[in-house]
Amino acid sequence: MEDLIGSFEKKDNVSLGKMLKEVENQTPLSLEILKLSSFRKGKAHIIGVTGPPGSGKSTLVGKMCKKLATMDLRIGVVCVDPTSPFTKGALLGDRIRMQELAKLPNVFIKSLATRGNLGGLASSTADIVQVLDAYEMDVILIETVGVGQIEFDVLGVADTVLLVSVPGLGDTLQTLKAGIMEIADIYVINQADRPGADESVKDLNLMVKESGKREWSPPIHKTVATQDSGIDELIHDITAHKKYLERSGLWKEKRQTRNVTRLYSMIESLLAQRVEDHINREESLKAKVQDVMKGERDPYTTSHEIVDRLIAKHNSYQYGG
Ligand SMILES: Nc1nc2c(ncn2[C@@H]2O[C@H](COP(=O)(O)OP(=O)(O)O)[C@@H](O)[C@H]2O)c(=O)[nH]1
Ligand SMILES: [Mg+2]
Repeated sequence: MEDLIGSFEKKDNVSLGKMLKEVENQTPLSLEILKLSSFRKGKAHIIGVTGPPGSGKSTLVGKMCKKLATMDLRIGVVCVDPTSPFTKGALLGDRIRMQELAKLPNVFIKSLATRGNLGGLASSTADIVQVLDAYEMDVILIETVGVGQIEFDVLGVADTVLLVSVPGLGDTLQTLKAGIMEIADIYVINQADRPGADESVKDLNLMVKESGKREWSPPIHKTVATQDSGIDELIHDITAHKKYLERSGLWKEKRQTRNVTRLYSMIESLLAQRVEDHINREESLKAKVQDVMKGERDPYTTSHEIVDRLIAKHNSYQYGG
């Protein structure tokens, strides 16, 4: 425990890496790490970067990170994209550039191994981000790639969401779900060195206008990540969005909502586990599950019966009845 607190205070990348390994592997120590870090978090600006594969998210995140690193900031990068240059399948050049970045003392890059299991991805991302935040990162960049609901859950951790697409928006729009468009705080047309970038900006502009007047009107940026073009302007608007969040009270509100969401999701998974344990211990309940499996009982009535039974049992323990 003392060691843990010491690790947080030291703020060095080696101890951070060790802590994140514990959290990722859900070791017994991880619970202590998470408990401690939950009280130390709250300072970092958490930025989610999403968009279709190949649009240049990793390149862009790399360039933003490099720029932010020169601004005397501490930067954490979390990569939730299994096909990303941060993990594998990268061109050699890309990978080397990332490794260069990771050598900077004020940069920490963490790739999340999904091991084909996407179920817990959102909560493990939230855990990793929390520890980075507790490590007094100023900025945390999360790169993610669209995988339905998981995408939304992962982005739920972010204060500012960047949607990266490429010229030829028509195609992109089709591949993106409308919901993703709505949660974007900043639009980026990357690969603006390719034809059609201005047209895409125009289309997006129209779309933003059509979506009605909002307190924060999402700006649209053109970038060429490979040439470092447009990065400064993008960072400028990311900072502007942070100021907007602070000014409007949303900064605090988002953190409070996230804390409660986290609590409920923990309760949910704890309950699910306990219910399953109970069922496995009680033959009559196990038999009911078997009946549902065979289609001889309906899950609607049975779920009520099982939950009522467990609550009744719990109450009788408690009151000795
Ligand atoms: N022409 C051009 N290529 C780019 C640009 N940004 C990234 N790329 C290339 O697009 C490919 C995909 O980039 P990557 O960052 O891996 O995309 P991700 O899948 O969204 O993370 C790579 O070969 C990059 O070098 C850009 O602005 N212009
Ligand atoms: Mg990528």
